[in-house]
Formats: sequence, structure tokens, C-alpha cells
Amino acid sequence: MEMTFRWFGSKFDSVTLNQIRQIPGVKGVITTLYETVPGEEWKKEEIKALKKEVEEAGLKISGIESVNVCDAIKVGAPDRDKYIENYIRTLTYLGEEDIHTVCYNFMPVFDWTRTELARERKDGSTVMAYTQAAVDKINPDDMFNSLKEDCNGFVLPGWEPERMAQVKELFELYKDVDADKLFDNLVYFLNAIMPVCDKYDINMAIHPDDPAWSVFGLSRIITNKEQLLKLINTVDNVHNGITFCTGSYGTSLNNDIVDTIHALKGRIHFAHVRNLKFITPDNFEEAAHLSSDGDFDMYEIMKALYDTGFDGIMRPDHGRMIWGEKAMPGYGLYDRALGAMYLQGLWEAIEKSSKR
Ligand code: DNO
Repeated sequence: MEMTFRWFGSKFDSVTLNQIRQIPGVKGVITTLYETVPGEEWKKEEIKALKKEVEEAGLKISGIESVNVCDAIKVGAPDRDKYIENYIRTLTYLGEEDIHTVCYNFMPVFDWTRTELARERKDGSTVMAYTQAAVDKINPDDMFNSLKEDCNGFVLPGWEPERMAQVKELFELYKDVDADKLFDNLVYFLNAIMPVCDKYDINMAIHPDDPAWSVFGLSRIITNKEQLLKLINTVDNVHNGITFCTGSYGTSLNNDIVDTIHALKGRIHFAHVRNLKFITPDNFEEAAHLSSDGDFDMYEIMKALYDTGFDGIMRPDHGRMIWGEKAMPGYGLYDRALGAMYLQGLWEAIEKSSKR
């Protein structure tokens, strides 16, 4: 297991590479070219410059999150092959720079969805939260406007203002894309990119839909064990793998996180590990990583990863906003650094006790 930390790039992140370097055990970052638009071919020089910047700070790029898949590919538009070609060239450049893990998602219109970005907890920390009742009452446009104020001036991945400006057109684009079609389009995309992944040994790691059910009437397909097994069996190549995000699968209390990790043995390339606290089954908030602060047994989760031989990259995921930090919601330094330490502590204990 390699512990890493997500970093959005010096132009977008309040956290610096030097700070990340001082977190014990963290040697690599998960990053991206945050300004690229989905569908666009990444520029080789920009990848090289990013790599150089990270390496000069004494770190390495452990993986990319994300190379976003554009809507034409997701809806299966007539011109999708052109965008798949761009994606393949991007993967080629990443492979040439020795980058071997790429996280992406196949969610229609939005990336992950939260209804509050700064819910205050008793201890004064703030966390991101989701209430189904709030989604049922609001349209996406109004939701974006209400979230904007809590963004602390940062751009949230998947909720970029340019994208939100076209939200009506986007909904129109997906209106005939049911779950089966979306799944077929994903398979088409994966089959097309597997050869380049084989050539450069690139592990594609699909991120789950968060929350793990349909929002605003859009289809969602990466939500549970059955869907994941269907995906890895349909494109049965080790490079077609999973980003196992505990906080996304865990949104649905029907999902058994530990059992799902076991079922996916060998195909989890990237782990996002975090904890949730449920108020009701469809009202939850993002807790500290520590088991007792939320509803997940983090020891059992880490043990399942260890027992299934997980040797990919891991990162702490959304943290609380604590100690007065102002950062992108979920992506401050302090609470994620605490998370990284806690998860490494669990791992060390599991590893040592299993070798006794
Ligand atoms: C949320 C993240 C997601 C993830 C994308 C992957 O904080 O986990 O935005 O990066 O879904 O494409």
C-alpha cells in the first residue's frame, strides 16, 4: 500500500507540495491538469512540467485523478471516437512519463453531489453533508448557486461554473441514456482504451457514483457490488479496475463495504478511505476518519484491503474543515493529514499482527 495525498496543482490548491511532503509516509501525490476540459487531449509539455514541479518538491506523481471522460463518450454520441482518440493520446503521454494509475468516473452531468459543503458539527468543525430531502426540493441550478457561497472561492471538481452554465443542455443530452445504454458506452470506451493501457501498464480505476443512487433522475451505474462485478467481468482485463471509495459506496446502507472489497480482489487499484456519519439513511455527513467518529469500522475496511493483497495507492479522502483552515471543501490539509496518519497506523498494526 502506498499512502498518497490529493493535490489540485499550485494554481488551485491552498495546500502546498512542501506541506504534503511533511506528512509522514506520504511520498506521492494524486494530481491532474485541473484546467483541461473533458475531451481535450492533454499536452505533453504540461504533463512534463507538472511532473517536474512535483519532483522538485521531493515527491512523485503516484496517479492522476482524474482524466475526465467527456459527455460525448458517456452518451455515445456519433463523434465519440474522436474523443476516445484524444483520451488514448493522453494515456500515451502519461504512460511515457511513467504514470500508471488513472482515476475517472462515468457519472452523467455531475460528479459527486453534496447538499451542504459546511455543515457545522458540535465541536465547531464543518463537514460536507447530503440530505435527500434537500435534493428532492431543489433543481440543479439552484443547488449550484447555493453551494457556491460555501466553496471558499475554490472550484469544486465536477461543479465548474462553465459546466453549470450548460446544465440544461447537459440534461437534454442524457435524456435518452438509460442505465443499460450508459453501461454499454462505458464498455465501448474501455474496450477502446485497453490496448494503450496494456502497452503502458496503466491501471484505469473507475470512481463510484456518489451518492450510490440516481440523483435528479439521471442514471447511475457504478453503485454496488453487482454492478462492479458486471463491469470487471465484461471487460476482463486487470487494467480495467476500480477506485474503491468507501465514502461513496458507503452512502448506501445496503452496500456491505468489506464484502465488496473481498469480491473485487485484485481489481482495486486505488483506495479512497473515509468515514460517514448517518443521521438517517438518506441524511449523512462526512465524519473524521476515525471509526468512532462515524458509522464505518475503519479497521475492518483496512483489514479487508490488507487481506485481499491490496498493493495499490491509497489516499485519505474528504476531511473536515478544522483549526480555522480555509480550503476547498473536503480538501484541507489538516484533517486529511490526520486521516493519512490514522490509516497508516491501522495498516502498520494489521501488517505486524498478521505476521506474528
Ligand atoms: C470527490 C472525488 C471525485 C473523483 C472523481 C473521479 O472528492 O472523489 O471528484 O475525483 O469522481 O473522476
